[in-house]
Amino acid sequence: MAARKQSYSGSDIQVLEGLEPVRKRPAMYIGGTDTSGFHHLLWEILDNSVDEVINGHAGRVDVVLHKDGKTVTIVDDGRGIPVDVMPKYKKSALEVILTTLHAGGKFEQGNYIHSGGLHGVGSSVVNALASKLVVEVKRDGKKHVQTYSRGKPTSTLKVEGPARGSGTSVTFTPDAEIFGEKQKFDAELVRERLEAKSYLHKGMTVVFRDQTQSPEAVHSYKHDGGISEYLTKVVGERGKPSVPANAPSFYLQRETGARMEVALVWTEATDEHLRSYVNGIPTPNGGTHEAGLRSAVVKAVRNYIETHELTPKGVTLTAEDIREGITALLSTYVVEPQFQGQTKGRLNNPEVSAQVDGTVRPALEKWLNDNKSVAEAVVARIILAARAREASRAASQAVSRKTAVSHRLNLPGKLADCSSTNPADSELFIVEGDSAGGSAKQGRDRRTQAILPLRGKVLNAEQASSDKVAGNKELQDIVSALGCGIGKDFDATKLRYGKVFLLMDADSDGNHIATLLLTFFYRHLRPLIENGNIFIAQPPLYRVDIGKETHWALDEVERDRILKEKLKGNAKPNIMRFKGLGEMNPEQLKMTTLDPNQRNALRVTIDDALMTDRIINDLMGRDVSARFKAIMERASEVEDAEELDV
Ligand code: 0RA
Repeated sequence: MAARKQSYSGSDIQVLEGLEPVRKRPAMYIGGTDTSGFHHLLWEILDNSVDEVINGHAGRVDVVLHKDGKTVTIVDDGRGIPVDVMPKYKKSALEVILTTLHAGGKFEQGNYIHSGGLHGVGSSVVNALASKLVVEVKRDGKKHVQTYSRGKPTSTLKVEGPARGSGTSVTFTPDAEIFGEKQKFDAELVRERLEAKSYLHKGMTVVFRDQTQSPEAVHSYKHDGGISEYLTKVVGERGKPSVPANAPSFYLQRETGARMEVALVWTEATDEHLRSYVNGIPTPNGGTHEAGLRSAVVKAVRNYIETHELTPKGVTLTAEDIREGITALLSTYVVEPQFQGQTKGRLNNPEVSAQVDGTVRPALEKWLNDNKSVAEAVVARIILAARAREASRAASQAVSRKTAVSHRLNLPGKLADCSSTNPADSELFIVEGDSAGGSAKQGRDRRTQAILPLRGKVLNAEQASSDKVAGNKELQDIVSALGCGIGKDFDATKLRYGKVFLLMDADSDGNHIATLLLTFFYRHLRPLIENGNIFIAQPPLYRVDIGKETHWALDEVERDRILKEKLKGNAKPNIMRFKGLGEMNPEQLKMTTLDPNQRNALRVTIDDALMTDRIINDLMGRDVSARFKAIMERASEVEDAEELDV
């Protein structure tokens, strides 16, 4: 852009250059003559009209795709391109704008504040590359019309009659000499772009008439919710629910100074999905505005975690963990945007990063504090992402050495296998600790129940956080025992046990191992969770002896219920709390936890696996009220959730 003036008048347009360079080297101006360049012509004209809306001069844009599929009309109800004669050039401003490169009076600061910058040259570039272009301007009560071909006027500017209101209409056909005979506008692509624009500029009416269909297809868009409405749609389309489900999204609109609009939500997706725009134009390759948003998110969340002392033990949260699952829309306005490449794929203005960061970070932090339940779920999700990442790294290292083992020869040495080879009646108990493993081996039904002891020490919280976790054989042994392989070698038909139970102590080490294993299953053996093969065993926490009777209680609630129901007269109960599985003898373990007719267990669902430390803690931690709550909350998802007999 050459001219920089405060107000527009005919004499302001300074740099004049013919349009021959555009026809000679179209790629320099529109990126290429492929389908993307072809559509670029439409986007250029469209953005000029949308600029009128952005700056408050227009409220509606119509786009018509004509029957031939190659001709389009873009109409706005803005001020209309000026038609007054510029004395210096003895031509109308309209003609100067359409026939000279870099003519840019309207696009300057003060007049066209939020222009896409390069769009100043847009209309002349389009004109140069169109075999026919007709422009109609309604202004000063008159309708003005002029036609062009390949950048040159083919008529004078004529008044065609009176007109009501004001506005501009541009109809053009891309030049087959440049683009070939075959190309056509992709109606669906155009529709999508227009729909996106209608979200990006809240309140703007956009109508698309696709006359390649008969009868013509008319799509009309207007969204007063702006990009927060757009976000809901994008999240819906991606099919990954928000975390927590139906969480409100973060939304911010800044109208003064660095104008921007941001909508953001964490979802269960495992990638990060960011769509950014500068002056309403998509920036598919990101840039400094996106960098600012990323940094704001990471810092806001880190701050939240720190101030609320939610820092997890044994795992380090990376920026990627924090951003995993984010779906966000970022629309920024930059006065003089610098783009990388002619097609504006990436924003380069260095100052924008700090503007976005500085605006979003405090707002997001406040939002997290104001929406505690969302924030908690988000933090839990982030911690899970970190654990999954570490488990995944450990697993891939361990498993790359040995997969899909279906022969008994390759079974891990410490596995006490069952004699049945029928998966339908075979069960595997993955047991924390050698001593509990020993009790389980003695208490099991050898025919149908296999025991795989895990060394708690090997998988403790400390080591799980380090690379060393990959060095332990535990995960590898599990995969070997299951027999079904992993990742791309996974084959559910080779699974050796129909039910797999995690049997852990009800303490923080046990919780941690369960979390690690579940995240491992979720990442690498998800079908097992989906098929309902994975269970969390529920050993009792209390033994209540009343006279000669022995009762087992899963938690405090059950203990108290037993006392209330069974305690007669002045009998004295003997209550014992198990600190760990190791305190139970084989017979007790069998009665309470192993025997299919007496035990309790919870089937793990995908929601559980996605879940989070909190739910694991609820299930494993025996925090009575929380556990009860977790079960109630998930009662619909977990088959017979409350004390499922399996
Ligand atoms: C130059 C100056 C003014 C408006 C425009 C161009 C203009 C261009 C396009 C392209 C599509 N629709 C458009 N609408 C307006 C400002 C004129 C004034 O101050 O009245």
